[in-house]
Amino acid sequence: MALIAVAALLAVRLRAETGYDLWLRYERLADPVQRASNRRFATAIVPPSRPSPTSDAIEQELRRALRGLLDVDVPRVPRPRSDGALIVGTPSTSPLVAALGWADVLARLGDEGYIIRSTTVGGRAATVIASAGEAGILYGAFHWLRLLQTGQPLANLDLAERPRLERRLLNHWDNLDGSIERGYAGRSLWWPDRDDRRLGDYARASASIGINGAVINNVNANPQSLTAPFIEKAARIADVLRPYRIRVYLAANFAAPKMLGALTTNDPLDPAVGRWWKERADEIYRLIPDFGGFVVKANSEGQPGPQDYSRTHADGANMLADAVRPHGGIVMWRAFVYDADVDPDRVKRAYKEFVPLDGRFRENVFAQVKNGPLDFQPREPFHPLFGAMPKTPLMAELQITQEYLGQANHLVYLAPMWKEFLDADTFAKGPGSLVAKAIDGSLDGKRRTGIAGVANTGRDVNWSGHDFAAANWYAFGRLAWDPGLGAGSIADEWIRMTWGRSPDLVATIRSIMLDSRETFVHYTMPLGLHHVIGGDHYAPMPENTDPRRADWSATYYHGADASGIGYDRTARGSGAVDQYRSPLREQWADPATTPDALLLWFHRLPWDYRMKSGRTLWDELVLSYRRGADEAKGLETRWMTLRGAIDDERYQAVLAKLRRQSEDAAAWRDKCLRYFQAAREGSPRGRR
Ligand code: GCV
Repeated sequence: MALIAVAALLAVRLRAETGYDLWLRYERLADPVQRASNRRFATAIVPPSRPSPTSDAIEQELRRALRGLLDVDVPRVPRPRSDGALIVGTPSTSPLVAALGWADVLARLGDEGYIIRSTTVGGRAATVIASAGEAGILYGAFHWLRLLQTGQPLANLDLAERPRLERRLLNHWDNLDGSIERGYAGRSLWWPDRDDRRLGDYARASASIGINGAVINNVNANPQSLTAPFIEKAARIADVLRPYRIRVYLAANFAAPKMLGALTTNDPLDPAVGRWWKERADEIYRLIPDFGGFVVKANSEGQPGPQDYSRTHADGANMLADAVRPHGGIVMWRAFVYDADVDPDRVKRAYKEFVPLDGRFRENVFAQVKNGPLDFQPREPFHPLFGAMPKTPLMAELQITQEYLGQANHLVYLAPMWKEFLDADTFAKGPGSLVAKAIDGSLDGKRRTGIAGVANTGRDVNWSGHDFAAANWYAFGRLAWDPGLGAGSIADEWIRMTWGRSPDLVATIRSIMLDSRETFVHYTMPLGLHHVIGGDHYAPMPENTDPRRADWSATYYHGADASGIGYDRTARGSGAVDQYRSPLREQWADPATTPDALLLWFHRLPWDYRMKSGRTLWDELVLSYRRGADEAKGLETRWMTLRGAIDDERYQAVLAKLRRQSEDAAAWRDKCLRYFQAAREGSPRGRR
C-alpha cells in the first residue's frame, strides 16, 4: 500500500515536472505550519447559487489548487458554516455577495474587475471574491490563488483590480494544416484537430493571466478559414475557451471572395463584396455568438488588400467593420506595411501610409501596430505611430514567440524589452505621454483599447519549447492586464509558481531572467545594429544580401564598409528621426545625444568615431560582442548553481539549452566580428 502511495506520488511529481503545468503547478507548500495557517482561509468554498460554466471552472480550479498546495479537499457549501469560507460570486449570481452592498463599487470596476476582501458574512470570517461579471470572479479567483502560490498573506485582504486594457489577445500564427509560422514549440493546439485536454489547459493558463481573446489562425491567412467546415471547427474551439472568457477571433484573407470562387472582385467599395463579408460574418456569429472579430494583414508582404483596387486601408477596414459591427465585433487592421514605393527607408513607410488615415476608420477598427517600426528586433525605438493617431484606437502588437530572439533555444525574458516600449515617452502631448497611455486610451480619451501578443504555444510538452519561454507568455498576460507592472515583480511571481519559493532560488533565477535580454542584444545587435539576420531569422548573417528585396537584407541596414557602419536616419539620411516628436527628434538626430543602444539605428558613423566611453566605435562593437558571449556563458554557470534545488528533469533541459545558447553566442560573436573586421578593412568579403 505504502509502495503504491509512493509510486503514485512519484508519478505525479514526474508529470508535474515536464513543464506542462506551467505556473499552475500548485506544488504543495513544504512547511506544514504554513499549510495549516493557510487552510484557515479556505475551510469551504461557497460558489454562486446560480452556477455557470465559468463558476464551475472556478470551483474546479480552486479545489485542484487547494488539494495541491494545502493538501486538503475543501467542501462546497451553500453558505458559510464556520470561519474561513471562500465566497465567490457576482451580485446577480450570489445572494451573499448581493447582500454585501458592494454593487456600486463592483459596477465601477466593470465585468472584468473584482474585489478580494476579508470580511464577515453571517457572523463568520470569510474571504469574498466578487465582481459585477463572471469574468471578474474568474480573474479574482486566479489572483487569490497567486497570493497563495507565491506565499503572500491571506489575512486582511482588501484588493480591487480592473484591467487597464480592454482586449488582451494572443495571436496564433497557426496554419490550418497544423504548422505554425514562427512557431518553435511543435504543432498547432487546434489545427487540423484539437486536443481538448490541452485546449482546456491552454484556456486555464491564459485566463489565469487575464487573456480574453485568441486569434486562432495565421495572419497570412488561408481563405479556407472562412468556409463552413473551418467555422464549425472554430465554433468547437470557442466552446472550450468560453468558460474561461476567451473569445475566438479569426484572421481574414482580404481576397477571400475571389479566392473562394464566390465573386470576381475583392473591391471593398463594390456592394457585392460588402454583402459577401456581411453574410460570412452572420454565418460566423450564428455559430459563435461571442466571436470577437477579424484581424487583417493587407497589402503587406505579398498579401492582398484594398490597394489592389486603388482603395485605401481605411476603405478595406471599414467594409469589414460594417460586416461585424451589428454583432459587436471589431476589426484589427495591421499597420505592418512597408511598400518600397512609399519611402526608401523601410522604417518610415507605415507611418507615412497610416497617419493620413487617422479619423477615417470606423469606430470599431483598431490599427494594430508592432512595438517597433521594423519587425520585432531585439531592440527598436518605439513605433512612431504611437502618439501619432489620436483618433484611431491603436492595438499594440508584441511578439511572444522569439522569432529574432533565439527562438526556443535561447533564454531571453522579454518583459524588460516590453517595459522599455510601454514606458517610452512619445512626447505627443508633452512630457509623460507614454506609449502605455497611447495604448490604454488615456492619452487621447479613447474608449477602445487593446494589446496583442504573437503566441509561442504549441504541442511540445512544456508548451513553448523552452521552460523559460513560458515566462514570456506569462509576462505578456500580466502586462496586458496592467502595463504598469514591473518586469522584476512579474518574474518573481512566475518563478515562485514555476520553480520554487526559496529566496536564493528566486534571486538566482530572477537575475538570470532580468539580465538575459541585454545579454542577447550584446551578442546580436550591439549599439542598435539591426536585422543582422537572414534565413530563418535565427543566426546572424551580416553578409545576407537578399536578391528578392533590399529591405530583407542585412547589408541594407548595416551598410558596413571601410567608411563606417549604420543607417543614417537623420536629415542627411532618410530623415526617419522626424517621425518622432521633439525633443526626441533632436536628441536622436545627433550621435552625441543618441543613447548608445540606438546609435547605429539612427546613425552611420566611421569606425573611429569616439564613443561616450572614450573608446572607438569599432572597439565598443568588439567589446559588446565579447561581453555578450561572456554573459551568455555566465547565464549557464549561474544556472548550474541551482543543481539539486529544482527537479532534475527541468534543470537538465534548461542546462542543455543554456549550453547551446553560450555556444551560439560565441559563434555569432566570432562570425560578426570577422565580417565587420573585413568590411572595415575594405575587403570584398565584408562589402555590400
Ligand atoms: C506572419 C515577419 C515574420 C513573418 C510574419 C510577419 C508579420 O516578417 O517574419 O513570418 O508573418 O512578420 O508580422 O506579418
